[in-house]
Amino acid sequence: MRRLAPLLLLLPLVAGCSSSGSKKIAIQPAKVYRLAGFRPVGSIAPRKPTTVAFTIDQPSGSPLTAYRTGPGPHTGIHLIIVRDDLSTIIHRHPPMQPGGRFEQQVVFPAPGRYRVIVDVYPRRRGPVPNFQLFKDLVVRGVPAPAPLGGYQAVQHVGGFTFTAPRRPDIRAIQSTLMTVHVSDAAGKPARFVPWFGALAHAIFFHVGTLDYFHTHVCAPNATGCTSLLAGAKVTGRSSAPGKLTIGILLPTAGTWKLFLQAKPDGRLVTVPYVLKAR
Ligand SMILES: [Cu+2]
Repeated sequence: MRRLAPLLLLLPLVAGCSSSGSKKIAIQPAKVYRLAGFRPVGSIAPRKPTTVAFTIDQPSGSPLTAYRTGPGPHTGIHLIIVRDDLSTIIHRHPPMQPGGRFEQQVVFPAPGRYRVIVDVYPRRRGPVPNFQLFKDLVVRGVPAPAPLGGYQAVQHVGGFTFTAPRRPDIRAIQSTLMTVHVSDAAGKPARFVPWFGALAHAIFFHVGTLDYFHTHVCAPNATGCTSLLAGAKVTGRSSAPGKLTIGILLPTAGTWKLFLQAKPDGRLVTVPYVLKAR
């Protein structure tokens, strides 16, 4: 669904169509947003700083330079990179350089196939505020796939304890809220420091297909925090220290991995949840 968003910008086909039906129709290539001048080109070395760079070309062919701005998370572009076994996530919001170029130095931690997702929030909004562009990359070497593991309600990450529901009940295309309590080593509720415009980011990938969805957890009155999908919407909220109410909204049934990212007491943590959607 969301992957198709750029295709909605198809220009009318200029075709030599006549009522006689005898002439051939000349099909023009679809005019879509696309990643242009993508770097790196070719295979990539693991564990070394690598610059990922690109411009987003508009259907007209000129670079997109007008992006949403503001206090919430739905601004600019979000660069998300996952290995295809979902063992690793990289999430950055590089600022736009002159001319609409984006550049981000990242380190690919291990060999394997990676998908780059560029989540784009153009200033001019369509039916949904954002759309995604994709690029697959290979990091050279022999990959050692990591097991997915199962859902764990209680997890200890970075000195914090994350306590989620024992059995979340999730259905495709229906928004669900899942509350996670976060406490520090002393058992006190953690204070969330905003990161990239949100108190927490919930990034979902379907195992195997790498379908993607992304929601945010914001302060009670923050705007620009709602994620939309096929007529459904969801907004995550944090109304008290130590409490994250995460919005879950998944386009298809199956097994998904959620990367929950937040900065409790100022320290960035990523907490994984393997979820089944009916
Ligand atoms: Cu985010």
